[in-house]
Amino acid sequence: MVFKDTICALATAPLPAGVGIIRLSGKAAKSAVEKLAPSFKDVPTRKLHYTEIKHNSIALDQVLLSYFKAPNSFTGEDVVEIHCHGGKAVIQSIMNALLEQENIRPAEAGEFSRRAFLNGKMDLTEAEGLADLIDAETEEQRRQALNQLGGQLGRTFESWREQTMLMLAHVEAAIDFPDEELDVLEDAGLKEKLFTLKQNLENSIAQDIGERIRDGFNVVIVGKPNAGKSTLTNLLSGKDTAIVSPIAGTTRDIVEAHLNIGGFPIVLSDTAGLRQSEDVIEQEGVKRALKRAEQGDLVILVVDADDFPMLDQEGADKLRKERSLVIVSKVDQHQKNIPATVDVNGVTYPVLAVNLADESNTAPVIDALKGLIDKAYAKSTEAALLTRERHKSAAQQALQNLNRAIELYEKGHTMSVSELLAQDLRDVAHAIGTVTGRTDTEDVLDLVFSTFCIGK
Ligand SMILES: Nc1nc2c(ncn2[C@@H]2O[C@H](COP(=O)(O)OP(=O)(O)O)[C@@H](O)[C@H]2O)c(=O)[nH]1
Ligand SMILES: [Mg+2]
Repeated sequence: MVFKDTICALATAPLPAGVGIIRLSGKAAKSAVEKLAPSFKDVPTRKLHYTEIKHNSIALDQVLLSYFKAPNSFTGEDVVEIHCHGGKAVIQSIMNALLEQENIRPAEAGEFSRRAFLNGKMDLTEAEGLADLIDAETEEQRRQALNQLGGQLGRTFESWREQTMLMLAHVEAAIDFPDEELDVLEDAGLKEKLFTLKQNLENSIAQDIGERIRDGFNVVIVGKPNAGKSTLTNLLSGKDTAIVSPIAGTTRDIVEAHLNIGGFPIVLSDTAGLRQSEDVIEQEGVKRALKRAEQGDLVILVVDADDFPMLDQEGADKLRKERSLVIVSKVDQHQKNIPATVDVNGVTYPVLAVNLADESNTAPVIDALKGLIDKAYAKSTEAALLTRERHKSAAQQALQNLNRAIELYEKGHTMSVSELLAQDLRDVAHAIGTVTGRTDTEDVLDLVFSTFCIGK
């Protein structure tokens, strides 16, 4: 795809900085920079070139230039990078000198990546992976984004699409042989293939760790007033996020803290203590606490050792299988034998007994939370990790169409189904293809038909 405009932007962080990199992409990239640095003309591709940049005979800066010739560049177009000093006036003067040339304009947000996608340099999931990598704040986010940028998610969706197209090829062959329609489909093992894809889609939809790593795990702390919820919040966040006091009913609003626990991004919510109150503000706080607990990914119930093993009923009701942890606080004040697990409504939950007022207990608390995340989310990693709602809804759409195809096929022994089946499979392929942005089916059809023998 050829664009008329050459785009230009500062690719590095806010100024001033030691170095700033201006990136240009498009047909005029090389010639535009040559006008400011004539010696750049004979520089081979992918080599750094040290030179002075001049405009109207005025020296602007000493820079390093590099040239990536199309199509071997990030965008697939001619790309030039100017590594200059990261001063505001430096960048401004070089940008002005570039932008006053013909067909060069400032890039819009995401435009380099957009061109890379349109030129087939990466698919949509890789482009999303790149954006996530730049935004990554924790180790797990970085790892996941890099995998996605490397094409892991895209390849999974592509393989599903290819499986679908292969099935479609068989179904289309069956259309050509109406008398032996079902034989053709059976010979092709269509039923197994339909169910294999169904299983893959369902597995991926069922996992939400990818989205959680990207957007954060919502961990909600609930419990009675004075149990130590705010103390726990402060212990985990390593600072005075919430007000801690012996006065019951201190926390009324939800207090949030953004944490990094073992590389996992966490949004921790400290909530109002659960109790009946005459105070309307506190009542509202309790309502919000319960609602937040329902929306949360993980729930921690804090119980005063003095109360244990009695659990607050409302809080206990918010516990969820494999997604909850009970913390028994104030074990320094009430010496008791606290078991390692507790059963609530027939479900067993891990228990951590701890003195929350002692900061040296931070490590076991973090370990307990990390253990909870590992257990709650460490399911089979064979399925692709969907990292955005967009991926999930596409997979759901594909699954819906696939289920329709399966239903048709199972009823198919009494009627001719191939035409309808083909349409459903095309819909499956289309839904899957929206994830990578490769919705054109012709290329795969070619590939499929070249290996597919229709003759009987
Ligand atoms: N000794 C001791 N005091 C604690 C512990 N956890 C909380 N506290 C104290 O209990 C009181 C209530 O704690 P807070 O975190 O405000 O409870 P919340 O109402 O659940 O948020 C405060 O005075 C805390 O310092 C603990 O494990 N040991
Ligand atoms: Mg509190």
